[in-house]
Amino acid sequence: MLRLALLSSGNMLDCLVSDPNGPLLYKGWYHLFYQYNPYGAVWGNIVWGHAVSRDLIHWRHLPIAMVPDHWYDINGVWTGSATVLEDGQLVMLYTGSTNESVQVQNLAYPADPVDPLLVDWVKYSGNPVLVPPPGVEVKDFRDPTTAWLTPEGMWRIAIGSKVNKTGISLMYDTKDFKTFKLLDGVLRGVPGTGMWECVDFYPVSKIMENGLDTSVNGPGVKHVMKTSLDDDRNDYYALGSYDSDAGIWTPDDPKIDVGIGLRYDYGIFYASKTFYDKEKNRRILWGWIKETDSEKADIQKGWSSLQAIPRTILFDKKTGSNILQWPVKEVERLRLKKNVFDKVEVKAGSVVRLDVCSTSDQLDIAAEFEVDQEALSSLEGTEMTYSCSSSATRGALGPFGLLVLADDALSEQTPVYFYISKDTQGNFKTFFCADHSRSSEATDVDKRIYGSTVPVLKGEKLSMRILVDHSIVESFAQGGRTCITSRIYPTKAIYEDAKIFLFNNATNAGITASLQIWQMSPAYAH
Ligand code: DQQ
Repeated sequence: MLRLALLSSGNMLDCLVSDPNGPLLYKGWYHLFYQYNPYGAVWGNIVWGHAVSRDLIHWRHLPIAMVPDHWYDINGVWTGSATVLEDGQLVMLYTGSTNESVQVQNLAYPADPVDPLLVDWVKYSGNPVLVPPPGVEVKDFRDPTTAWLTPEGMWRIAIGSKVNKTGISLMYDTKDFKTFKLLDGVLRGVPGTGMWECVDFYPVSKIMENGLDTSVNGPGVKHVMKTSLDDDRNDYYALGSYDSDAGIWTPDDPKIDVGIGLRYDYGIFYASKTFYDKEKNRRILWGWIKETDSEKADIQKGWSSLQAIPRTILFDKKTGSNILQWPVKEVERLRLKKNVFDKVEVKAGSVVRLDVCSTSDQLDIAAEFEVDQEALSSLEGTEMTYSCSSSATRGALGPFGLLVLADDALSEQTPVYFYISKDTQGNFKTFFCADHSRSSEATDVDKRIYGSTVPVLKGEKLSMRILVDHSIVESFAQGGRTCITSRIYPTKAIYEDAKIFLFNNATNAGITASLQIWQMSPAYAH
């Protein structure tokens, strides 16, 4: 596997992992805590699992960091975030589910701040530090963010909640993480979005090619607000401006406000969280990939869920309207032999096998596609009815792309593809999709088609990067403008029987594809 997984940790029997918690870089070590059930492959008995790495790729599992052992978290040590204070001190805020299942916020800190591995944790004796405020249901108050500094020198956090059907992020100021002041108003609220979980709020640079520390603001900065919607279990974000003095965040486009517009990922990706990597000047995103088979199957296999490959986040200066997500550079260290395919022609209605003289179940693929220019310009515009879920649709200019984790007979295959359409005004719209309907011959697994539109600017080639990892496919279009994570269960297209093909199911256009494909070595965890 290319990722952090309990599978290789030896403690894989009967357990579940979910939300990434408190990611950070501390004294040269990347830390990932995560929601973890050590006693079963289904959600429950939630503690904080803990793993560390020097390079975000090779991981070492450490002892459980925090377990439910006080009245204020006896029903679960739930999601939380790390804040590194100006003097290097580390504080962790997390949600506890109390003996009465009330959601409260608690403070924890390292028992030995000198220990770079942060093995032992102390819970503050004055916990809980926050209880649900008046007007908020006791079960709708969770997942504190990393704190950022206000112009007055206070630390500010946001916490997800809802009032009726309006999802909100409450704001609190604190000096010491022990006493907090609830601010008037909310950082953002969007009617109809329901409970906001795992809110994340951070700056991105409009000018530079690097990430920003959480407290940075200024004229060259935009702010991303992200929420995980409990109602549909997807992670949504919006870009906007944050007025630090007034404490008000305004979306660039209210039509695509938080929870009703852009998503981090159009596949299986939830409860994500970012952190700022001070050493490499970048912001990194972690996300949880849940299972898409049945609970019964998870219990049978004895484990459930994984983390996505961490992604670097940047503002997309070219479009100005989205972020870019890209697998962290370190993943390229797992690349082995490279296979190059230059300008492969794929005629309309054909499939071309790519021989990558090794097994194709662990790959890093970078592909570029050019569409026959004549077909593009001669296409008549039509009413735009396409969406990724229109499975069987063949159009003049799509679908075309790759079939990954496919067996020779194509009885199992996961198509990752583009589809171009043109509306009656002559505007092109490009879709990027991943089809799980034929990924597995098993019957009790998810068979949907995922995806969305992807911005393609004038003169740009269509490009995709795909990380294939046995039963997970992470796909990134146009440098990471649109991403799709697939959790699939091939039964035939496995190990040396997993193959890769180009396909072009357009009715009217030939395509030319150029690819670099690396076989990947596994990233062992210890
Ligand atoms: N998971 C945690 C909550 C959070 C949810 C509980 C999101 O804190 O809201 O395991 O997956």
